[in-house]
Amino acid sequence: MRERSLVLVKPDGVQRRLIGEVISRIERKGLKIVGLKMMVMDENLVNKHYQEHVNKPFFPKLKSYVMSGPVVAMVVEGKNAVSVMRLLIGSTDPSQAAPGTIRGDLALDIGRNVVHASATVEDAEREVKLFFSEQELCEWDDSVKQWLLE
Ligand code: IDP
Ligand code: MG
Repeated sequence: MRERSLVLVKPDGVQRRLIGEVISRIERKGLKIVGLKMMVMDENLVNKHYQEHVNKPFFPKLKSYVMSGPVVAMVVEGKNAVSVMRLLIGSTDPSQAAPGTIRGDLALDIGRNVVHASATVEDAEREVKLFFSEQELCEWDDSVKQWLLE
C-alpha cells in the first residue's frame, strides 16, 4: 500500500506543456502524489540516477537530453505503484508503446519519451532518495481511500 515510484516529466514533456497531462493520468488512476518539484538535473544526479546506463552507447545523448531543461520530479504512492506506473507510461520506445499509455499516446521517439518511472521497487527506493529529502515528502491523509481500495 505504501509502495512508491519516482516519476519524472522529462524536459521534452515540460517543453511540450505535458506536465498537467501526466499528473492528470496519475491522479485519475488513484495514485497519490507525496512529493513534487521542478528542477534541473546536474551531471552527478544523472550519473547516479541512470547508473545502469553510464557505459551504454546512448548515454551521452541521454545525459544531454535530460539535462537540457527542467524536469518535474514526483514521488507517487499507492497499491503496486511501481508496476502500475510502468503500465501507465508504456514501453521505453514510444513507437512500440501501446495506445492508452503516456508514451503510446504522446511520444514517437525513444530519445524523447516524455516520462520516467522507476523499474523496480528497489530502484524506486534508491531513486526517491536521490531526488527528495525526507522533509520534502508529504504524508497526507487519504480521505478517498475507501473509494479506491476494497
Ligand atoms: P525506461 O525509461 O523505460 O526505464 P531504460 O532502458 O531504463 O528505459 O532507459 C532509460 C532512458 O534512456 C529511456 O527512457 C530513454 O530516454 C533512453 N534510452 C534508452 N534506450 C535508448 C536508445 O536505444 N537510444 C536512445 N535513448 C535510449
Ligand atoms: Mg529505466
